[in-house]
Amino acid sequence: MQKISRRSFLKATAAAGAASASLKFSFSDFAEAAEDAPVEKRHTLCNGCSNLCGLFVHVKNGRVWKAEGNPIHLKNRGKICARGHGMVADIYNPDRVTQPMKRVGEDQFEPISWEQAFAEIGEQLTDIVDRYTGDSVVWMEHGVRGKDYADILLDYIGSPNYITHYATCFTAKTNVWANMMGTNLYGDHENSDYMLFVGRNFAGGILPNGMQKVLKAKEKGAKIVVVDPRCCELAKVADEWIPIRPGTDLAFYLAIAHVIIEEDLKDRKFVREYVENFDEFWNANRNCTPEWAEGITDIPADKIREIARDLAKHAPRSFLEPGYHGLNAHYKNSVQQAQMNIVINALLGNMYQRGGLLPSASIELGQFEPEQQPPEKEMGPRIDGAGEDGKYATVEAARGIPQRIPQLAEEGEVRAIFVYHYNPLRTGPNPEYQKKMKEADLVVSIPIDWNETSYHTADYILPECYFMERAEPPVTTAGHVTHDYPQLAMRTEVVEPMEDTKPLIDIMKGLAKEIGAEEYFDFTVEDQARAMIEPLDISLEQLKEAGCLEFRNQSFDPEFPLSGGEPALDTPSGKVEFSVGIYKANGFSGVPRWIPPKVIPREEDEFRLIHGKQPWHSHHITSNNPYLMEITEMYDGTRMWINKERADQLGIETGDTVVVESEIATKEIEVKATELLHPDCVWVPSAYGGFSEKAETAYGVGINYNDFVSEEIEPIAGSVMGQEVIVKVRKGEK
Ligand SMILES: Nc1nc2c(c(=O)[nH]1)N[C@H]1C(S)=C(S)[C@@H](COP(=O)(O)OP(=O)(O)OC[C@H]3O[C@@H](n4cnc5c(=O)[nH]c(N)nc54)[C@H](O)[C@@H]3O)O[C@H]1N2
Ligand SMILES: Nc1nc2c(c(=O)[nH]1)N[C@H]1C(S)=C(S)[C@@H](COP(=O)(O)OP(=O)(O)OC[C@H]3O[C@@H](n4cnc5c(=O)[nH]c(N)nc54)[C@H](O)[C@@H]3O)O[C@H]1N2
Ligand code: SF4
Ligand SMILES: [Mo]
Repeated sequence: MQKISRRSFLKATAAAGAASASLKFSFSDFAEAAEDAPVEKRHTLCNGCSNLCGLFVHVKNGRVWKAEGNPIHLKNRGKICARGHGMVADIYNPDRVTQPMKRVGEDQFEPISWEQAFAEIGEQLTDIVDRYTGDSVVWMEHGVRGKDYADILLDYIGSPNYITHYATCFTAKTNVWANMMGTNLYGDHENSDYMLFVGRNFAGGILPNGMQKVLKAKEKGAKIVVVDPRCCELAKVADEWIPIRPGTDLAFYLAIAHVIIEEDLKDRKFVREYVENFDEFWNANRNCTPEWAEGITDIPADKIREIARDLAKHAPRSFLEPGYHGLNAHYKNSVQQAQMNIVINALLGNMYQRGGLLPSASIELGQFEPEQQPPEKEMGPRIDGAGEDGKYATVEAARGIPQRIPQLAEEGEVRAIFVYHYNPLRTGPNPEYQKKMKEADLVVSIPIDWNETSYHTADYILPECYFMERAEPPVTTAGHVTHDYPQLAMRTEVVEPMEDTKPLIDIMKGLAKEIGAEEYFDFTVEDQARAMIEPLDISLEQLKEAGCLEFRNQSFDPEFPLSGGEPALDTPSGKVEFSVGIYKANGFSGVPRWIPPKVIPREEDEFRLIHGKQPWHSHHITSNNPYLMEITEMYDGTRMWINKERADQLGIETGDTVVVESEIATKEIEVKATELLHPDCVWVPSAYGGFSEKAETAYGVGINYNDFVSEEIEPIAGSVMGQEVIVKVRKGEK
């Protein structure tokens, strides 16, 4: 493993110095020129993660000078996390792609003009559509910021294949909530008396305002219990950290439900009136006692009883936090685990209750329709099979199954791939497998930087300008319906696009012109924004001026679909469906039942490989930021955690380099031996393992869990099962 050292940072800084000349930026020149320049404060939304926090950016002499949080914005209320600051500085990162690139060899690119790029891509795309039909074209993106434009392109060429990254993030959760609830509910942390977090780390997988609310509740005396194989950052502020054997949360949940039902602690009225198929659930799971679960989870039966009773005692002002990534794309049993999350909360009767689970406050926006729409074309089935009968019928088509695409490219089914704001080579399983994407005839990547997908698979790289260099249609930001006013925020241009980069809308216009679809992109971001705010009593100028507006004309006394009269959820029964019809119809169990994880470590040197976020990094994108990587260096942040006792048995100590080996990869990494991790697993921070030579700061630093994970698909929700992997660990040479 190449440990990051002061020297490599100096090297990176020197490289930055050299390259910055080509970005027409050097700090000393700028400082001199800007001495007397006035400072202007402009608005935008951070792009460091999906929170899209509100930012004020200070601009001096045309250059971003500093940033602070917008105090109104619900997601951050004036705060910015370390990643946000890093992202702001990254505008001047020399590793940005600053003009279109064409691949001319395995690791070789040549800069070309936008005109040439559009003409060549347009010609190849037209040829592919003529020869193989539009169905062979795929658009993949993080989601969903490019969707409006992608839809026009895909409609024009006749392809249903819009695919997002969600299979790698939380598809088990969204699939289950859509089917069992027909809506989403969120923890009302601030007003809760008892919160159980399982595989959710607010202080590492950061939600700035969420964490503020948890701390406020704690000050008011709320109890916080964290169940996690690792003592994560949130566990450190919690009342209790309960280590669990990874992959067994389903058994823990079944036993919690068992206690609540068996001891008659459930909210009887709620279950009677608003739950469908309770009996089917209970008949299938009567034997899931805490004693049964203890053997599977490693959590003492008495502790499980205590948690169940505490949850019930504080209900409805208690909840099991609905969770995010930590459990919902990781295991063969993630779907059943996500189902149990709803079952437990429903048994507590905390839905639509203050201090329990609440829907978000939102506003109705208008829908933008371009004046000219592509003529309707007959489309084949989705190429990834998502939502298709006989294939992956239960997977949400709106999200897709990205990990199928490399195989389909290799088989000649997928001929052209557009990748926008997405890096599956690093964030999807098995990079060597992902590289098969390049087998498609045409791969076009639209990133900001030299990410792995662009570097290793793209025929053309079309650089988007940085988020502070572009405007985008507004987004709603929603808090809780009983006590937060909904908000609308808009990303606006803070500085001019640097060098030869363009916003996505202009890239689409350029491409569309070459394939005869120009008329369908005859609109601007402002046209989109105006149509969206049409139902609201505001002007675009007002929104742009404020950056973020709060709508105070909302009533805090909304009608809920599960209170008073008829149950009115958007589900077949109108109730919370404990048994999911579409799962049953496709040969799966409708109710959750115990399924063990797919793989289990058995030998002395075997561990489950698990992972998690670090507070100062976002996925992988920030690992090419020299400032944030300084923090990594300060804290030895790339180290893999291993349980101290197991490390002792293997003769391994903190600071040792170990060899980590799965069926598909062998890597070396330094370790931290600690009591703060369950003995069955090793844990790696999820930001590292860069392998794009042109992203110098990230290159070769640390390891990536995806290197070890195969590309298999969980059949109900289509997730990647990112922790169904056993690794062997042994002491290395160094
Ligand atoms: N700093 C930072 N913040 C982020 C992001 C980021 O990249 N960096 N990304 C944003 C995004 S897109 C997301 S999805 C969220 C993710 O937010 P979270 O889901 O909270 O983050 P994770 O770190 O993936 O997982 C949470 C915890 O699950 C634990 N865990 C792993 N396996 C198991 C298991 O089998 N059982 C249990 N009980 N726990 C387990 C991990 O140890 C970890 O502490 O964060 C968002 N915020
Ligand atoms: N190794 C690893 N894998 C992961 C995770 C992880 O933490 N580590 N997290 C998992 C989770 S929870 C999630 S949500 C997914 C996220 O997976 P991705 O969607 O792949 O990750 P993003 O963070 O959105 O970054 C993807 C790429 O977007 C590009 N990008 C960034 N900003 C812009 C922009 O403004 N415009 C354009 N056009 N491109 C931009 C960057 O080049 C970056 O490489 O990954 C999952 N997989
Ligand atoms: S949480 Fe941090 S990285 Fe995410 S949007 Fe907010 S400031 Fe940016
Ligand atoms: Mo995520």
